[in-house]
Amino acid sequence: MHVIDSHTGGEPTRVILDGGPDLGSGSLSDRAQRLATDHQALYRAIMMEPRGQPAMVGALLVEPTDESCVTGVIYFDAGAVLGMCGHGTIGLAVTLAHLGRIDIGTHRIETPAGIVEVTLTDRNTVTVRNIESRRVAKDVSITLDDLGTITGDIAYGGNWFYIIDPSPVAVEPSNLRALTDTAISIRTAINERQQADQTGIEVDHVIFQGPSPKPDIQSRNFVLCPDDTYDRSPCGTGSSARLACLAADGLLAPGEEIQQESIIGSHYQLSYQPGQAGGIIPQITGQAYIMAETKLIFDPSDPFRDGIIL
Ligand code: PYC
Repeated sequence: MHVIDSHTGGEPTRVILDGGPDLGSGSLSDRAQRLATDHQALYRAIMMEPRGQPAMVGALLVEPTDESCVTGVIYFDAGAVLGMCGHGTIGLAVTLAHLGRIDIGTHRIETPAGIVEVTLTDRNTVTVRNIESRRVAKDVSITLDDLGTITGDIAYGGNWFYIIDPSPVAVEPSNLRALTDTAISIRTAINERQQADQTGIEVDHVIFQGPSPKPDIQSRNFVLCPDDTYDRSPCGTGSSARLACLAADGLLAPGEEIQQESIIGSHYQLSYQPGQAGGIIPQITGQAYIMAETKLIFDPSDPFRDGIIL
C-alpha cells in the first residue's frame, strides 16, 4: 500500500494511493459505509500505532461519481469513517500537487458529504470551499455530576459538532489531558440526550472555544475527534460548524475574515458566503507540508500487524 503523509497545521493526513480495499461502485456515502462496516480492521491498522500515529486521518482515494472532480476521497481516523475532513482536504490538495496531478488553480473533490472545491495558491497553501454547513440547535444543555450544566450548540460542517463557548476548561496546551477527558464525558452525555430527544443526530466531535492571547486571532479551540485524540489543526469541518454558529448569531458578516487558532497554535483563515439551503458555504485557508512517501507492509507474522489495540 503506497501512502503519502503530510500535515496541516500539525495534524497528519495519510493519503492512500493504491492497495486500499475494493469498495465497489455507488455513491461515495455508500462506499464510505462499506469501508466502515466491512474494513474496520484495515483502516484501524493503517491509522494506529505502531504503523500510524495518534490524530492521523486517512484519505482513501476512490473514483469520483462526478467527472468534474479530480478525485473522490473517503476520510477516516482510527475510530470512525468521516463524512468530510477539512485539514485532510488541504493535505490532499498539497499531495496531489506534489504528485503533479493538479496545478495551481481551483479543483473539485468528491467526498461522502458532497463536492468541495480547493484552490491551490502555492505548493503549500490551499483554500477549501466546504459543503453547506449549518447550526441545527442553539443552547442545548446537559448536566454532568462533576461539571454541572454545560450548554452548547449542535452544528454540521461535514461532521457533527457540539460546540461549547466558553470552554469549561481553559483552552491551554498544559490542560490537554483535562480537556480530552472532559470532552469525552461531554460527548457521551450529549449523545445520551440526542438519543433521548430522538434527534437522529450523533455528535462525533466536541469543540471547546476559548480566547487566544494573540490580538489578531478571534479564538483558540480544542477539538476532540472520534478516536479520542485532539485535532492539532483548528479542524476544517469544526471551523465550518463554528462559522455557521457565528453567522446564525449575527456575529460574523458574509465575507468577513477571522483567524481560528488551534490548541497547538496553528491557524486557519476563515470566512463564509450564504448557502442556498439557509446555511453557509465556509471558506478555510491553511497550509500543509509533505512529510513522507511510504510503502506500508502488513506482515502476517507481525503480532501488531493490526495495530496496538488495548
Ligand atoms: O479538519 O475537518 C477536519 C478534521 C476532522 C477530524 C480531524 N480533522
